[in-house]
Amino acid sequence: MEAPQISPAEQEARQDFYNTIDRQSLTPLWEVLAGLVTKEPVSQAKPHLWKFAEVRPHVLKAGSLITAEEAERRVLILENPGLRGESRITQSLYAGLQLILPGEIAPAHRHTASALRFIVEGSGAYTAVDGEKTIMEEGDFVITPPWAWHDHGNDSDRPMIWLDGLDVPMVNSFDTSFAENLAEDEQQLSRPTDWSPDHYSHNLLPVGYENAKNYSPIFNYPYARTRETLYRMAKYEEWDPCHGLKLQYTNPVDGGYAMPTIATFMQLLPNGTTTTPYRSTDGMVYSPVEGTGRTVVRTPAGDVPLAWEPKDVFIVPSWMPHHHECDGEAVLFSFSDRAAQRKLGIWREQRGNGPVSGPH
Ligand code: 1HN
Repeated sequence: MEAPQISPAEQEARQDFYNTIDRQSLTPLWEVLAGLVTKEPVSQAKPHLWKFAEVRPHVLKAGSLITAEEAERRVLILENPGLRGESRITQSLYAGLQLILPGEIAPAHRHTASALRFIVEGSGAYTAVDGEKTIMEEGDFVITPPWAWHDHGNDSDRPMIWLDGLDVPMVNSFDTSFAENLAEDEQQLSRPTDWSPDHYSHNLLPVGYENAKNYSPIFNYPYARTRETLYRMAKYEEWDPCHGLKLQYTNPVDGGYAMPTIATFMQLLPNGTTTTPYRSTDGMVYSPVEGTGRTVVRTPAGDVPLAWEPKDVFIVPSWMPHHHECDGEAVLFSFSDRAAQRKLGIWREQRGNGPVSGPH
């Protein structure tokens, strides 16, 4: 509908009215409605790629300037160029690269925000979550559920670097942040290392086991097992045109995502594929594990090619169509707020020029 012409006098009368009501903290919806309820997502986030080779020296330099103990968490935040100053990588998610040097401890604390770790470099450091330790290796996906005590340590002889993903912006948009530090640096352990996978793996659960929690009882999903599953499935070559072979990490108790708000995925792209464009309302954070290639993101300002290799981090904002082109086979880890969006019934996706599949 065309906006009707109004006279300067009418325009002035309206402006006077707006100024008057402004003093009572009132504002006219009709002036802001189109920008408030957009026809489709209009993300302020930009597609962006951080090359690990370029970021790594800065992460290590931080290690010479501040201890993990003093920093509490020594992390360089990956700030979306479209959202500078907001400590976020997408509209709803935070991400950063954390360094823990041999012999260091990142002291125990807990918060309402959920966290994931995706191990990028190193071997043998641990995280302790709710009374249990797990030893971490490259490619492992580790969860820290909401309000779980967690501390990290590195008993190996090499630095460890991982990608942290948290739902901090989401938690803060609800004004629901709580956090506390434990009096001691390290929490008391109540179970042996890797007790959880010994109890809840391989499609078996102790009889009568009921999970009263809204997150997975497994908190380390080792890469070796994820990779093996992908390659076993790949024998049957059931490639999806948009995703190759894409698996979601699940809570073994209810088949849902591992955490209440953040969904995580690992996908295998077949040798030399160009995937069919795809978009979804969840901005995606990717970290390639194997292979090299490009992800081309279609933005209103034109196509943005992101050329990646293992350990890089790149982001595809909400609702921007994108496709992957890989040189050989490639394995990509990714995470997004899809778990939250689907629970709220606001998630949508579109494959190629196909229909937009509605919220469910
Ligand atoms: C946090 O607790 C960790 O536990 C890392 O390693 C990054 C960023 C914001 C808020 C809490 C961690 C974090 C964080």
